[in-house]
Amino acid sequence: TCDVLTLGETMVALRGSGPLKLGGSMEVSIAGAESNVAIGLARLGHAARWAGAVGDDEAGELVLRTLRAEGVDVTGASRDPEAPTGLILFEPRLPEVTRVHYYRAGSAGSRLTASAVERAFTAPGPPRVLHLTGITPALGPSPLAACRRALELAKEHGTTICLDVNFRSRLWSDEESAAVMRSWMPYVDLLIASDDELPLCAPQTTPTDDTSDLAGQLLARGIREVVVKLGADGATAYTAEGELHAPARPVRAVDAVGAGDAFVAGYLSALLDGPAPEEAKLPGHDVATRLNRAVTTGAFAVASHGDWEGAPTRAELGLLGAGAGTVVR
Ligand code: KDG
Repeated sequence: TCDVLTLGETMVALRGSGPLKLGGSMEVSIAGAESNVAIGLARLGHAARWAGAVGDDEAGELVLRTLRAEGVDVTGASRDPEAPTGLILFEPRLPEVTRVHYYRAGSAGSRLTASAVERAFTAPGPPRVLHLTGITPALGPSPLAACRRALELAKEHGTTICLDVNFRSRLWSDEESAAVMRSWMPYVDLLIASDDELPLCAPQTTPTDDTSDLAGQLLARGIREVVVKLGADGATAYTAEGELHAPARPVRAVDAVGAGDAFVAGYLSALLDGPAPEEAKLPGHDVATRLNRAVTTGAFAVASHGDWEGAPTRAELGLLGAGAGTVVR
């Protein structure tokens, strides 16, 4: 069985320790918003499958090997002999500011096809949850069509659909993103966005940028749950039952990259722990549990270097909040 299927581009990631132009050494890892979510879920004991395309190169091998080692199902991933695996450089510029540089135009991930996604969706059976981000459709027409196919399949099979808007201004404009996000709204059950991303999803006619008004508009159009990520201010979930806020868990921040993905993994994990989504699509009563796990997994990501490396296992969830100097023996 598969709890969550996600698709997107995962790249080789090089992370330096200061300004890139000064040179020095870099750590080699992998990064991709969707595979970050898959890893976060696998660490928490869920069956996560990632469908994406990598090049037929050593960089692609690193991506697949790492995901496999993390317990993510990559049997639906494809290798493209005609395009390289993408590359991302992280340049920590200030403790709070990391610059990102992409080398992904024309990459294998940007050539992901709808037929590859179809195969990944149906074998070994449809997933309980489909998780998409707004990054994948920004990569090109083929991944856009692949996402669209995944949305159709999910609708056909009664799979819960989660979307994290994840707007990337380096990849496309507000207008381009809004056109796609709005066209996807009829499919989405669970929408996750930061407050400044919500206008990309709300109907164009909405005469407000007030977060709770925008969330209300989206709920009125059939989205069951709108979760707004507020960074250091925590998150607020809006449902038909009302709104619920959870403050962020206080931690010493070392690297905020990947925190949003960790948040999504925590949220989906608590959703999957509840009644089967097929039977009770996003029941309203347990929003507090979902938000609580999400801010916890988000805090682990903020407190550790790297996109996904610090993601907690289920047994580690309780470590957060231990006093300074705690040694676990
Ligand atoms: O969410 C963290 C991502 O920004 C990072 O992993 C890279 O997927 C990425 C992207 O496209 O920005």
